[in-house]
Amino acid sequence: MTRKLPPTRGLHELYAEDPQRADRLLWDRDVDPVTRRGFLKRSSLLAMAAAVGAQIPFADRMPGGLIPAALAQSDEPFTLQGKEGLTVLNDRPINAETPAHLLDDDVTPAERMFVRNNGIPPVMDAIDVAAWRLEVAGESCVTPTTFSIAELKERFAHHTYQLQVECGGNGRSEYVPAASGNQWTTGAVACPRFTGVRLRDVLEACGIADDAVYVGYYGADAHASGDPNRDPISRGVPMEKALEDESLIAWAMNDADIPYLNGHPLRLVCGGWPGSVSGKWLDRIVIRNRKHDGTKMGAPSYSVPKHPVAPGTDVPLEDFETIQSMPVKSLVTFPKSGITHALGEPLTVRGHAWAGDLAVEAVHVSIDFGATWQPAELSAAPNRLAWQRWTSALDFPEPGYYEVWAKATDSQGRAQPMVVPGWNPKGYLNNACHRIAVQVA
Ligand SMILES: Nc1nc2c(c(=O)[nH]1)N[C@H]1C(S)=C(S)[C@@H](COP(=O)(O)O)O[C@H]1N2
Ligand SMILES: [Mo]
Repeated sequence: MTRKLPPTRGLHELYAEDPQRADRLLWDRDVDPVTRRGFLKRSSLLAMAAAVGAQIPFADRMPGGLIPAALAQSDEPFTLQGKEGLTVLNDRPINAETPAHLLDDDVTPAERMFVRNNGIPPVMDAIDVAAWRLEVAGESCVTPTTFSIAELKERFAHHTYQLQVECGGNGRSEYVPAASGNQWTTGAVACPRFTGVRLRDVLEACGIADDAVYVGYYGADAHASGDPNRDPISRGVPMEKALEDESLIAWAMNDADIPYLNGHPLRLVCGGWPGSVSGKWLDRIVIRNRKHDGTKMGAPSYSVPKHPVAPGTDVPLEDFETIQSMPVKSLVTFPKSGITHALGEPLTVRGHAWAGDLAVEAVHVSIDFGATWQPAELSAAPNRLAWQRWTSALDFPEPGYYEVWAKATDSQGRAQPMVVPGWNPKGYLNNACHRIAVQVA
C-alpha cells in the first residue's frame, strides 16, 4: 500500500500509543460542539472509526465536531402513497423530504418531489378540475377576471420549463441552536418540468395598474386550526419576478397532472425563490399596490436578519428582510451515501447544482474534508432556473473511510460554505456543502 499521507498514518500510530493525547491534538479546536445526534466534539477518532467501520485516512483534516455523513443519515420509517421512499417528517400537516440518492434523475419524477404543507390540503376526491376557478383581482388589477382551467388553456400560450423548487427551510436541521419548524435535512428540493401559462400573460390580460408592485396568491387548502377565515399561507413575489418568462401558472408536471400533494389541479411556480412563493391548489391571485400582506409574508416567516447575528440571538422583527433568490447549492445524488467502493477503480460521482435566480458557474469536489478540491464537469441548464448536472471521477489513495464533498459556485463568484452558514432564528438558507460517505476497500 502506498503511504501518501504520513501525517495521517502518524496520527493512527499515535492513537495506538496514547489515545488521550491523540484526542487532544485532534479535537481540541475552537468549534461549536455538535451534540444533537449524539456525536460529541471530543468523540475519539477510535470511536468514530469504529462507528463508520474503518480507519479514516484524512482524519487529521476532519473538522472538530463533524458528524460523519455515514451516521448523520437515517432510514425512512413511513411511506406516503405516491411518494414511496420519501422521509415523512410530519403527518399533520404532511411534510416529506427526498433522500439525496432518490434525487438522481435529471428531471425529478412526481413520486420523488418533496411535500411541504402549511395546512390541510383540499379533500382529494372533492377536487373537480372542470369546476375549478382561478380569480385574478386585487387593488392594482384593472379588470378582475375569473378563469376556468379550460379557459386558461385556451386563451394563453402554453410553456414548459424545468424549474427548481426548494423550501426556504431546507437544511434547517443543521442549525445550532435548533430552529423550530420542519427539520429538513437536504431533501426539500426538486426540479420537475412544469407546463402551464405565463403568469405575466394572465396578469396582462387582467390589466396591471401603474401602481402595481407585488402579486399574492391564495390556495384552496385550509388552516390547520380548521378556521375557514384563516389562510395556511398566502405569499407572493414582487412584480418583477412575477413578470419573468419562467413564472408559470401550471396544471401539469412532467407531462401529467400535478400530483395531488404538490398542488393539483393548478399551482404557481416561481423557480429559484423559496418554494413558499409557489402557491399550490391555486384559486386566487391578487395584484397589489404594496408588498403583499398575506399569511407568512411578514417577518419572521421566510425572512432572515438583515445583518449577521450570533447563534441564538433574539432578533427584533424590524431587523428582518424577506428572502428572495435562494443561495447557490448542490447535492451528491450518486452514489448513495455509505457505499463500499473497490480501491484502484475510479468512482464516478454526480449530482445537481443550482443557484436561485443565477446560474452555477462551477462545481468542485473534495475527498479530504475540503483540504483540496478538484473541478467537476458541469452541464448547462436546460433553461433558466433549472438545476445543472455535475459529474466527477474520483481516485482514492488507500482503503478506508472517505467523504465526498461537493461545492458549487454561482455566476457571481459566491461559493457554498463548507460549514453551516449564518445562523438565523427560523433556520433558513442553509446551503452548506453536501457530503456522502464512501468506504474504500
Ligand atoms: N396553498 C399552498 N401552497 C404552498 C404551500 C402550502 O402549504 N399551501 N407550501 C409552500 C411551501 S412552504 C413550499 S416549500 C412549496 C412546496 O411545494 P411542494 O409541496 O409541491 O413540494 O409549496 C408552497 N406552496
Ligand atoms: Mo417551504
